[in-house]
Amino acid sequence: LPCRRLPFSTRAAHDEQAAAKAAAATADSGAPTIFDKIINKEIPSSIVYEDEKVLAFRDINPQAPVHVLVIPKLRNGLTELAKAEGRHGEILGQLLYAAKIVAEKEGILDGFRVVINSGPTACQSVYHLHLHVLGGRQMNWPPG
Ligand code: TR5
Repeated sequence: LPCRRLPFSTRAAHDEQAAAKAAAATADSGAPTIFDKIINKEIPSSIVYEDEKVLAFRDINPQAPVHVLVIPKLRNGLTELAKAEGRHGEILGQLLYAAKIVAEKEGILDGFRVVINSGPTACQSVYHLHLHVLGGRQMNWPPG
């Protein structure tokens, strides 16, 4: 089944969605992604948190009042969670801790959700590992 997504609200975002779809079509090719340009600040993003290893910025197509993506600055083979190996343990822990810092900064520590879509069946569209931090509204279960 194709991945169904809510449409973006702006023209620029629509173009970005087309780019994301193209990226999705190649699945996990290991090719550079749009997130490299965000990390390099070639493309502007709304940064919520940053340290040496981790960058957190607002999702361009938010699915909740708070929707922040937390990514490793160095992908290092982590195109998707399915590619995780023992050597990635430290950065995986740092990403999860950064998600908590983001939730704290955004004032949603009372309730938030952290999601990782891994692979086409989970509708992953950008092959650079990322945690979605979602909150600011009642989150429902099960997710779609
Ligand atoms: O679908 P998965 O789990 O792979 O999540 C990828 C996320 O990246 C989606 O929620 C997209 O909305 C988000 N995304 C895609 C682009 C983008 C972005 N968030 C911030 N800024 C973005 N730019 C500039 N370009 C994108 N293509």
